[in-house]
Amino acid sequence: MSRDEMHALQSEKLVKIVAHAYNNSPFYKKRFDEHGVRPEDIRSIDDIVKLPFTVKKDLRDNYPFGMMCVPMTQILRLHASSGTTGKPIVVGYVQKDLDNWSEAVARCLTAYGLGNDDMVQIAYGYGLFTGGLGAHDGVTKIGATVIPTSSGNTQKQLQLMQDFGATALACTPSYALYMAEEIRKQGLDINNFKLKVGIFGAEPWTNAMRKELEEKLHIKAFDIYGLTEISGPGVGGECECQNGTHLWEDLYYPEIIDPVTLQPVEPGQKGELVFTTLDKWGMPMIRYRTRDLTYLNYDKCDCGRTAVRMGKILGRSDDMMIIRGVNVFPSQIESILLEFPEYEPYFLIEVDRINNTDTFDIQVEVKPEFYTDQVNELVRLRQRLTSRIQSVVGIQPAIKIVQPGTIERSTGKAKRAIDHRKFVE
Ligand code: DLL
Repeated sequence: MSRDEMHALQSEKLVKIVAHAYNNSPFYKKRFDEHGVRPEDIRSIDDIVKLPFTVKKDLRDNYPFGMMCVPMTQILRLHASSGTTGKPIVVGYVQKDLDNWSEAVARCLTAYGLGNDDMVQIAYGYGLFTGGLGAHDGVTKIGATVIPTSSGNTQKQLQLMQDFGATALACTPSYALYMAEEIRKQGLDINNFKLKVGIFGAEPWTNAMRKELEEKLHIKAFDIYGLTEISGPGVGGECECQNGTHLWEDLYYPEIIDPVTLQPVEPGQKGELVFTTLDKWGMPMIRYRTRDLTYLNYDKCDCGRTAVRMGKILGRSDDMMIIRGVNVFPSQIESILLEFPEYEPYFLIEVDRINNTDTFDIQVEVKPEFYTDQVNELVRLRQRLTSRIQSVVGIQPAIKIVQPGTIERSTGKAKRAIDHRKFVE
């Protein structure tokens, strides 16, 4: 679709969804009224900037069903996300929402080169988390075979993957890494697996991590992006060019704003990603602030797709840690560890405040072949990592090298940072 056609389609859909939200949701009616905007003011997608934002707290405050825009009799599925504090947020889908969601996932899978002769092992958790069932419906839509293993039970996962000849694996990149490690530990031969594609998302990951997974699992590893509030996995996915994640912008309209001024940034600039669901009726989201930091690229992709591309998620405006005044993202630490052949990409950052000074501790694991009793060697290794982190991040961490296998492996989203500081206002 040309950009002009996309603009026309988005405009037509925005007008309808804004009217639906205003007329059927006391929450949106109140919010729009307070903001002094009425559905008639929205005539094209360019008018979107007139609309107020929606944030996670709105979903929490309206727990469980206060954000629904249809009677509950029309809601066919609920999902929920636990978040970091308090009550979960709940989302509801009507049939059309489920259809659009599976369409979005199907577009991703097709872009990865998958089709009806593939077998996809889904090791995202099934349940209230959107990963399992969301990926499931997309795989069914393209006519491929689903192996619904869900997450965990790794030994059995690997056995079935091998016996059934799964050609694609869908899970978090950290779980895929754990599986690769188990394959090696159990002495399995990766050549006996038929895997060719990895469908990885639900947490930030870097190109260095991609390389590692591709080498270890003999696959091409693709990004899949999404969030519960907007539907789940498949809001966007990479194509064969692996040069940005295409967002399905006829369904989920993206904007990038400055998280401080809340104004749109110049095209291509980094900022916070905001989505408006253009065709979601059970629980539409109008200008939802994702807290994800990234940038958009509207150039036509070499694959021929015109759908806008999003850069890697650089972190979140809310889980970004400010340590001794410096912004620190866990993904920076991951990238640095992957520069070193000696280290595993597992780590745990712990931040605290002692005597009014922030501490910045990182536990890291060395690979078994580099683990040694020679204290001097470990000290040298640690020193090299400390300097590297200091030069990239800007502050010096206290590195603790732990024995191989010490850091908890994850079958879902990896927990990479703990902030013990208590900020009292
Ligand atoms: O994680 C949905 C999902 C499931 C996406 C499976 C992909 C695969 P939530 O639990 O609501 O939903 O978490 C959403 O996870 O705002 C990002 O911060 C992060 N995230 C999701 N996908 C990616 C990705 C699911 N590909 C939050 N890269 C989002 C980086 C991601 N971060």
